Amino acid sequence: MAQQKYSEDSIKVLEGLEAVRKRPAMYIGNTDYLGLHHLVWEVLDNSVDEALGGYCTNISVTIHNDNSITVQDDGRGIPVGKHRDPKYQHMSTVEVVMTVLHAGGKFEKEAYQFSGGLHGVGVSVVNFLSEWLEVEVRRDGKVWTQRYEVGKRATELTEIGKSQKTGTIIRFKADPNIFSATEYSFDTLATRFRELAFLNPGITIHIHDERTGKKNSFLYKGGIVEFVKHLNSAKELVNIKPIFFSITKEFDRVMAGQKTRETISADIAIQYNDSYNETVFAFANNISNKDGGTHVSGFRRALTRTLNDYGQKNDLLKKALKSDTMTGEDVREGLTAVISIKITDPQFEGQTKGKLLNPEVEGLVTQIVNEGLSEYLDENPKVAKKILGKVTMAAQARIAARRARETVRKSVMEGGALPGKLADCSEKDPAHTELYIVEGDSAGGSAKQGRDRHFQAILPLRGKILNVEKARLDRVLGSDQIRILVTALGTGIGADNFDLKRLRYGKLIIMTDADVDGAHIRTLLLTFFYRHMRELIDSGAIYVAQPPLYRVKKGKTEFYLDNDEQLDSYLLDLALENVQIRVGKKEDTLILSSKTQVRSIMDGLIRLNLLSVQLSRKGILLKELVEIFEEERKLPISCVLYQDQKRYAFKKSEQVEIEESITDEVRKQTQREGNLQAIQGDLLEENTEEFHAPYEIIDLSESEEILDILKRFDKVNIRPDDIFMKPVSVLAQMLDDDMTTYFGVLIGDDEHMVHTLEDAFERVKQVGGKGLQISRYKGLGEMNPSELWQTTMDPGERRLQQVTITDASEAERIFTLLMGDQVAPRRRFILRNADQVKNLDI
Ligand code: 0RA
Repeated sequence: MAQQKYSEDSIKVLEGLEAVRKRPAMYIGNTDYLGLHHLVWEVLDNSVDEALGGYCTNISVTIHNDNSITVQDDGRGIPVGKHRDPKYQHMSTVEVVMTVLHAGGKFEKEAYQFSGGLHGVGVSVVNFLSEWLEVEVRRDGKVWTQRYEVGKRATELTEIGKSQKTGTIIRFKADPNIFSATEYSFDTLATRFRELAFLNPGITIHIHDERTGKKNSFLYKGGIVEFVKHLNSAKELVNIKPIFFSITKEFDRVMAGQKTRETISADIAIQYNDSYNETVFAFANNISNKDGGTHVSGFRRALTRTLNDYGQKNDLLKKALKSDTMTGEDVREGLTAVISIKITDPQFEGQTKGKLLNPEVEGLVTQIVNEGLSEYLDENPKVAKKILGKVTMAAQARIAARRARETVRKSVMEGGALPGKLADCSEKDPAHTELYIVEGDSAGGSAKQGRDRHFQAILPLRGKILNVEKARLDRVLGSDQIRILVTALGTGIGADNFDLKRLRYGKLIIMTDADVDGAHIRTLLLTFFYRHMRELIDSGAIYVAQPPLYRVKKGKTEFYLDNDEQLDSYLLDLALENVQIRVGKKEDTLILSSKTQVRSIMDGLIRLNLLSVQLSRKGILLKELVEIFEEERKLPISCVLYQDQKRYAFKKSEQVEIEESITDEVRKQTQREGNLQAIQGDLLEENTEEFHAPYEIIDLSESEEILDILKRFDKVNIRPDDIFMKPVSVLAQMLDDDMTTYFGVLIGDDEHMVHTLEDAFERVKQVGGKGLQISRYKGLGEMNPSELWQTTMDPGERRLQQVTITDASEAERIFTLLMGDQVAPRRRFILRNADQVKNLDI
């Protein structure tokens, strides 16, 4: 290496690395689920920037089986030449981008107007927090690659081939030493990608989840108009075509005596539906502002004013409201709106950027909605009448609901009115108490007996509560079950009455059976909390109890297991106490006698089965890889699929070579066809169609572990052929063959013979299960009070799942879909997601 040891740049690099690894939360929020996904947003931002600059149209994201992530774009590619800043003259721009904190690598003038690292910390932070990161750049006719480990350069930037294409591929694996979560959520990623595609019309974002084989692509040429339609997709509409305003404006900003010319643009789409909820999503520079801000308040003000003015002017209010005017609450009932602002210097409140603060935005939004909406209403009197009709009905209902609410409040306020069904706890400090909301009186009875009455309260619910998705507040409050629940909680209900501070319990735990009815009741409760007490969810007070799946009885002891994997592992452990395995061949037999030896082989088999399933989702059979292994004693890193033909690559450079040769082939092919057509005089213009790769690259990073396992097996004479169960016909042939391996499962002097490792595993599990009584739970009712306490209520033993909303817009849609009126979309949703349901007990 030509570099000096302590040059200024390398010191800077190390300082950044240490700072980020020491306090990761300062850069990405936290090191849990949200932080993990933040890494993806950060990498993606750079590609979206390329797209906003007009250099890139396709972005693909892959979740790999090892939970690494690939983000690929067809932009210009990160420059590979020496960086222009003399401070970093020893380094390529790629390396500066990857290893220098806050260095985007773009000089300021080149940065696009509204970007500038929307999340703001840059790819280097992702690199610093990754076990490894690999970058591949196509640029200037060449392909380059570099690898980093824990933020440090592990290889030099190396040319590995030639290519006419441009773009950047970044693959990284979050460092498990930093993050407590490792599993990415397809839905979280896909929802954000969909959102980005809505907010930036023209960009296509592809997502592929290798773990499940799920794929999706998002491209919305209609932008936020399609966003609003998507949010309302399961609802009955008031105005069929969303109302849309768009404006771009320049203005002077004076800061510290300096005047600068700034640009701001605002896009707003509005559509009313027949529900009673308000759904407004606001964004500034693609960032979701869940606490609103100046754009939202400007919008609300204009909406209330314009609708009131229009109603007055056209005499549409008087009859319904007498002298009253409509409130903001009324005009927002059934409203779905998306507001997207792009501004040069966005200012946000707090680390999560939940609220937009720029004061100049409010007036601008008010102005365009005032002007745009009154013009729209004047031009579309029929739609206007429908909207005003909807809104006055909301006002009437508000007045009725106020009365109904008063009675509920009274019953809470006037004390002593706690519902009779509630078994309260003796502790009064909500910081230490919890309320179990239990399905049915019988489970409620067990819970009352099993609980610790000092801090656990029980509220049994009779049957199903009202589906609030289909009811307005006055009817919601008319329901007995809901009044009981609200009274028990103590918070009150409704926009001007709910108060989180009055909540009587710190944790609210929903406990229902693990069957369809239980799931339905859980969903009804969650719908109620989501629609009417959203703050309970946001503050993290709501939990779902997780009863175990199995009870195992062994002699006098009894314990519980949560899933099938745990059961398998437990049976295996038991069996290992007295099982040995003989791997027998005609001339040579070998005995796996130690516990660790047998366990290591069985674990290898379990992993291999899992890897085999993962591969088959990608269209590759384990058998194909095994054949390659037998011939070459090594395994490929990827497979290039072209016209049903598979070509395997053992190195990155081989893969690039294969890709290029296919691209060449295709180019020649199109040229031939082109020439032919040109001769015929058909095709004179250049082909400006989007270019799609005609081949698919299948990543095979599973190979490494497979190779490990196959070698481990090999050491104890287990060949690939000996692993998996075989059909009888094959077995019959094997019997004639002297070379055949057999497995003996030895317990003391007893030996049971089978033909494959997999058969041996089944046998071993049987041995483990001897003398055990294993039962599978169906409902809470099957547990007696002490079992219920031990498994599901004892804070030292139980597992609770906290209810959170990571994707507000998707939550909104799913609740409407599952609980709303329309049947067809719900059916589609359930069918599509049916394969995710593991233990369906009907
Ligand atoms: C620095 C300079 C230029 C582009 C990029 C970085 C760039 C970074 C990323 C990260 C992911 N995809 C990316 N695409 C581009 C400008 C290059 C030029 O002027 O040609």
